[in-house]
Amino acid sequence: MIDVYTANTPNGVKVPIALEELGVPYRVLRVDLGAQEQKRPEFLRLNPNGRIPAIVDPDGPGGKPLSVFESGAILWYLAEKHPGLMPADPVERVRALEYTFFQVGGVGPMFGQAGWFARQSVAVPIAIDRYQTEARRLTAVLESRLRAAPWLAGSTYSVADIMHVGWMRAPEYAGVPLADYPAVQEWVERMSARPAVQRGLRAFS
Ligand SMILES: N[C@@H](CCC(=O)N[C@@H](CS)C(=O)NCC(=O)O)C(=O)O
Repeated sequence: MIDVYTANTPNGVKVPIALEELGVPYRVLRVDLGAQEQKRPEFLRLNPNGRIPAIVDPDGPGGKPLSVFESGAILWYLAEKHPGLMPADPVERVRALEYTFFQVGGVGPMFGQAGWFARQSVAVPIAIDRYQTEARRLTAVLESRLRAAPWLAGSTYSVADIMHVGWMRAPEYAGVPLADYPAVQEWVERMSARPAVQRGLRAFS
């Protein structure tokens, strides 16, 4: 049974969804971000970066417990251990890795900053414009990819898709009108229709 330290946020939903897709037993241990539980010493032992998600796999390498932080690393670790979310084709595997990094290095931070600046009591128009423009540009990159292939890795559903579903389900937070990106919108609909995605999201209800 994998322990998942998480919260109902765009990054936090990724791990329950992946575990549902893989059919791996887990339990959600909610981290109260408002109460700053993610900065407590016991959590920092799992993730020195003080952010969710993090996991503890009691059956890590050598049969020993292993903690993993960073959503991309967690999903990659799980997909290497359990079949179902890693493309068999070596080129698609590289594409999955590319879009996993693209999410953690681009979509995640830019969407987060776009939403954060838009909600501050002191308006910083240059920052809002900068991050919303970047969030839209990154969504256009996904649009172009999803016009060319059904899934981000190519023909195969993979970790790369799960990495993106959190923010792409709620793009308005970052000032991104999804209707302007029809291939992404259609992909969101396909993602949302997957029973494992629905179960992963329900892990928070
Ligand atoms: N790159 C990290 C980002 C994690 C992240 O930003 N988590 C947010 C929630 S979506 C968080 O823990 N925020 C609380 C904080 O920053 O203290 C990942 O992909 O795991």
